[in-house]
Amino acid sequence: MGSSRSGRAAIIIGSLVATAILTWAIFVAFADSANTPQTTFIPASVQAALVRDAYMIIFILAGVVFFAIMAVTLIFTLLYRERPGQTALQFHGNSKLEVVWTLIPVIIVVIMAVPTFSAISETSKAPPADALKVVAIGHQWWFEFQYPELGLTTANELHVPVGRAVSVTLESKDVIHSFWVPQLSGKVDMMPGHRNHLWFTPTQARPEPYLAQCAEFCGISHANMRFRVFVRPAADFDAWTKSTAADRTAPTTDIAKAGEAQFAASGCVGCHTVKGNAAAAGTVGPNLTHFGSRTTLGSGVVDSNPQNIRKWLANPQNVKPGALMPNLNLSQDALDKLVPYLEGLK
Ligand code: HEC
Ligand SMILES: [Cu+2]
Repeated sequence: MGSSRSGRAAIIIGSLVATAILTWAIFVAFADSANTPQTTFIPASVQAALVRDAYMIIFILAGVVFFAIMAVTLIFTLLYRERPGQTALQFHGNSKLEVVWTLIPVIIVVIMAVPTFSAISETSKAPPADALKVVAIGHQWWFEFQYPELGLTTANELHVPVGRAVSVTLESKDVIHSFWVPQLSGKVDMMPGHRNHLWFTPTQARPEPYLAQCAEFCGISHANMRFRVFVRPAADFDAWTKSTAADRTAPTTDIAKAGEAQFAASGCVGCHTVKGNAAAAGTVGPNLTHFGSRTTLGSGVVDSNPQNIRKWLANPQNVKPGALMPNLNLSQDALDKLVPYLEGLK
């Protein structure tokens, strides 16, 4: 090739184009994965937006660094390689270069630190006084949500109003779990014997829930420990709190009444609370007072519908491996009564 000027130019331009295409392909792959249900790229709270902004700056800087290093590596490898009539070029020590490539990373780290520290300080401030208070309790393998000021308890489906701060106290009944709603807030550990706190202000109400997940390995069914966050206009939220704080709707049909009797006879009452049914005051499992209004069961592993409720009662471990509700070997007759009863708990 004679190391001609045009040969060198071709190597440099070719390397830059190849590296640009590679960088672009990686960027597009990331951008394409952004629009998934547990994305952190599309924030829906003030705090998640701060995290996303810091993340984007780091992501773009990382792209620039990736492009520069890959391009230079490729160019140098091709230009200064050993071949007939040319020995590989070796350098030993170059103070100017070393100062420059130490300073550049320092500047990059400083640029990343500014939005990072500002997001940390914003999110670790005390929540506003009018924040909605929620206590979230991790259990193997489901989430309990209590609203102490509203006198209500629910499971696996957290409802919050849009535009108002939500202050969450995190606890655990057994092992360490982690509360994570990628588009809204998290990940903060839920520890036994220690309270953690986080707060967030949802900015986007929408009909479909935000998906959430325990983010700390907590045992066999960790991957099935999910929950949903419903962000609703204030009026809808108020209506939800009113109906959810109320006692269960008393069974009206004969079959549902028989179901309530079965619920006591099968020992369900020892583990589950149903407000309005004095016998049912257990706290081992989820509060079922308004179970019929929830969209999923088993902490979000399946939709709540008569077939799935029946499957769950017949063999909980079949629906959710490791589930801590025992298989009670219920008869078909008991299932026939329990399903309509549970469905009617609106
Ligand atoms: C020994 C305690 C225990 C007994 C007895 C028990 N359960 Fe459960 N139940 C649980 C636990 C724990 C869960 C949560 C399992 C999970 O999601 O991992 C659960 C979950 C459920 C759920 C799903 C709730 C939701 O929102 O996801 C329903 C419905 C349910 N139980 C109904 C019943 C009925 C009906 C009986 C009686 C036939 C019964 N349970 C007996 C402990 C118990
Ligand atoms: Cu977990």
